[in-house]
Parts: sequence; structure tokens; C-alpha cells
Amino acid sequence: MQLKPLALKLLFTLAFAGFAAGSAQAQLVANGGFETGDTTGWNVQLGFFGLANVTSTSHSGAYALFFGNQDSGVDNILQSIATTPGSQYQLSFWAAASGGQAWAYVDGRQVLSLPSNASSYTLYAVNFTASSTSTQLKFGSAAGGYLSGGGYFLDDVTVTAVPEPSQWALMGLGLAAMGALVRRQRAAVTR
Ligand SMILES: [Ca+2]
Repeated sequence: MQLKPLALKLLFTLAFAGFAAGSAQAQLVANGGFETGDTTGWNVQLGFFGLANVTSTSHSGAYALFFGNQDSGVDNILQSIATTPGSQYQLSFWAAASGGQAWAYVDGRQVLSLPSNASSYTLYAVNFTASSTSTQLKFGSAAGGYLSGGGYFLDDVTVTAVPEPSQWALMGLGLAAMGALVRRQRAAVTR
């Protein structure tokens, strides 16, 4: 079947829109991988913060954050990100325990409690719905026992928007359009 130019143009438009919808899910966290070599983009509260700059202790890149107790309190690291009220987002990060405990919070609400025995890097993810134009992320860490020197490695913190159903439909159409274009091109080559 020969596609008419108008239909072809429509397919190109759909393919582009689909890809645009897919690529719109940008990372919202600044310095989520700590590759600046410091805590730029984050606010730190109390305690001891160090950056592990050995690749064997980072999940990716050259740096990871090491935080936890060298004191008797909980160390917190915070960042506020721009969000759309009512929209869904996914927070994900990699973390590894070094004898400590850690917790993740969204707008002050604890969303994850990390096990103190997960000593190899583990991917954690949780979805949340934004309630305002700014959402606060917070990670807290403390040792299992005070002054025992424990803590947590944290790396690759990301927040991305979860596509709305309409965006999924658009992405699906885009993929279908790309498939149709590829099939058409293959047919043209083999002719
Ligand atoms: Ca990193």
C-alpha cells in the first residue's frame, strides 16, 4: 500500500510528538549524582558529611555522598524541586548501608526506611503526587548505635515526572508511527 504524502506527514508529526512526550521526563534534581564533588544544590543539616570520591564507593561517576553519624544526631540533606501540583513523580536513588540507617522524605513525610544491612548499592524508588509548586526532598541518616561511625552512601538521586495517561497514549502513537515509517522504508529498499 502506498502512503499518501499527507498521511506520511501525519506519521512524522505523531512520531515527533511521541518522542517529545518521552523526552519531556527530565531529571529535576540538581547534583543528584554529587559529581560536582561537593553538596552544591543541597542544604545540609547538622552532622558529618563527606564525599566518597573513590569509584568503588560511588554507584556511578566519581563521587557519592557519604552521610551518617560521626555525632549523636541525624544528618539530613535537603533539596526543593519545582513541581506541578497534582502531578505524579517518581523519586529514585541508589544507596548502600555502611552500618547505618537512612530514611527518605517527601515534604516531611517519610516515604522509605532503608535497611541497615543493605551493604551493596540498591535501587530504591517511590512515587508521589506533588501538592504544591515546590516539593522538598530530604534524606536522613544515623548510625545503628550512636557514635559507632555508621552511615549511608547515596548516589544518583533522580525525580522524574510520571507520564499522564494521555502522554502514554501519545508516546504509543509515536512508536507506532515510527514502526510504520520503518516498515515503509524497508519495503521501499527491498522493492
Ligand atoms: Ca555519583
